[in-house]
Amino acid sequence: PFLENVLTHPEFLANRYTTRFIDETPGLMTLGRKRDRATRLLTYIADVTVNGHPDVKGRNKPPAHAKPPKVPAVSGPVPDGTRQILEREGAWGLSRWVRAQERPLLTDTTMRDAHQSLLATRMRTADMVAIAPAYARLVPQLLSLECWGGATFDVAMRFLSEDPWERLYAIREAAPNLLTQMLLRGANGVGYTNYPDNVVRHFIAEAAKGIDVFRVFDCLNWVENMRVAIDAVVDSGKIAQGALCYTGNIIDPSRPKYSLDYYVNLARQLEAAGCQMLAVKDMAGLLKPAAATVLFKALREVTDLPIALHTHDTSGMGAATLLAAIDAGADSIDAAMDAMSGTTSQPCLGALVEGVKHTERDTGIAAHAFRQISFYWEAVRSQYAAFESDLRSGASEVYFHEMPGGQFTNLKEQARSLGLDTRWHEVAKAYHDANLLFGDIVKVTPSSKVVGDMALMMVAQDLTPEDVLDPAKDIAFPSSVIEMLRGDLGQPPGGWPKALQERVLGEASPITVRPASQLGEQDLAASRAEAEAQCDRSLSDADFASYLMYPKVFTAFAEARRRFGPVSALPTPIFFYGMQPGEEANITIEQGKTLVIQLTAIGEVEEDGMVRLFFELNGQPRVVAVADRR
Ligand code: BTN
Ligand code: 3PY
Ligand code: ZN
Repeated sequence: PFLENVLTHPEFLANRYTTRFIDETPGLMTLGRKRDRATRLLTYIADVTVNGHPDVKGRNKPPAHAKPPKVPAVSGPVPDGTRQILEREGAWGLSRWVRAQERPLLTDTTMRDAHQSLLATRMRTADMVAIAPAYARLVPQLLSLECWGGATFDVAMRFLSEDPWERLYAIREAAPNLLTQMLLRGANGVGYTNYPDNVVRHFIAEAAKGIDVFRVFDCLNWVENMRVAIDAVVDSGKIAQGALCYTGNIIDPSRPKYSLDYYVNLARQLEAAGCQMLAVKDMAGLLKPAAATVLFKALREVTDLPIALHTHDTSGMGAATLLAAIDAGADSIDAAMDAMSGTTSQPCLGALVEGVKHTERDTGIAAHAFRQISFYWEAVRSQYAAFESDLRSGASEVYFHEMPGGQFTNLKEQARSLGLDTRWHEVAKAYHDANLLFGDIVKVTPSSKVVGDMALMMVAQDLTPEDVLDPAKDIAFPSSVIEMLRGDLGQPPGGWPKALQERVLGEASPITVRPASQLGEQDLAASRAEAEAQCDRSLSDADFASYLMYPKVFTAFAEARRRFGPVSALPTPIFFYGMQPGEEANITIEQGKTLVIQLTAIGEVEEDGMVRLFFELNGQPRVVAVADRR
């Protein structure tokens, strides 16, 4: 890095290098750490230009004719929206307001679930923040923007080298009239395992600085395991929306475990737990129109809380279900902007708005407003061609395997990496079988991941359900399976199946209590000291919350940020593919500070294995050398 610092220093490049240069330029000696953001970004661009981004290697490229995304021109003041109602009237006031509306309200999921379910969660902050001011002005009637939580937290740091908190604050600022919404996995926070209560509380208190609506769920619908999170949200003054995760089919008499009574009872428990809103969270898209009618009529009877419906369009029937629910009294529905809707994502928002137009439940939103925003998303989506799945159509097989929309393409990818790509329908069958082996459970992160792990193991090792239960067979179960059957994720209705549990656990004994009750309180001061030592800097409360959720991912992200600078400021094509010689880009790294970067030429690989890239940075020549790792 020292040589690189010298070689790329403007004084050096301008031929003003003297023997005193090093003495007079102390910054050179501090190596990587103190290099300015522009230099670090140039290093990143040079590296990705030469070596490519590992995440898109060997995958489809954006089409050559793709046009850059165009943000609809908007200006002027931001009209008041739901956010102002929350500020004025508080969480309960907002809840009553939602319930009192004639029109169905809408949550736009494009910035969270839609890309989680279509593009492996890879959408970058810059693409969201650019369009947020247009949302604020063109569709101020929205109830909320789902833009955080679920898998986005992990993926932002792990794969995009982005800070999820910066994303949240930027969206919050750009759309100050819309409620921001996140998906919180209850005691699992935004992770895959139960955290100590005080960790969950710390996370929620921090998140509440940017999030207005917390959709809280438990992966087994165990309300006992949701209380800490619900209480923390209520204490923060934000909205606790308790989710009923929907599985099975309430109108199928052969699926009695998840009956109408089961959901009605769950709704009562969530209301009693203090939630100000409810949501039916149909993560796999299993709720059929006729069942939605029955369910929403019944829920309307048992609670005065407003109820939202979240579904996935995996089978292609999602819009019909939403329309049925609207007819039966749903207060709010989730949908994704047209270009980011359909299949494993949410149903098409524009179609729903059109579908209820000129009825008693007209949303009152002009179609052209959505269209302009959707055209933007269409162009954004084409930049993420590398992350598209091969699912091209509706797949009614979902009623058989019951995989969540966010898991479907992910599991397919996992299967591919295990060499099982031609055996996808066997994986789907094994997923079905694994669910029944576990006693027919709610499948949503993280329980869905455990079912997926089990299914992959069964296919990879050619195991039938009978084999799995056969004491004569020696099977090494995935650790996630062992943990779940031990009770680490909590208790499903009726408990875990005894025979499988004994077989998987062997001598170990299971727990039936709330897992966090055994974890005790984490020593936050000690954890913080440890985190700060690892990162060698002091951490904000938000940084620390990231660390508590994902210690290793956070420290790796902190290191990547140190090396590469604020890569979230790069346009998406540059982030994944680098620059072409002759290309110029304006990169705003903070308000009022824009870098004009031009890549002028790329040198040959030299004897030392390095490639030199020639840039102009704000008109000044800069040379960056990177190791050729192709
Ligand atoms: C990470 O590794 O922290 C996240 C992925 C970042 C990959 C980019 S590609 C250009 C640059 N060179 C690397 O070796 N990693 C980053
Ligand atoms: C998540 O937890 O990430 C989900 O999307 C669950 O549906
Ligand atoms: Zn979902």
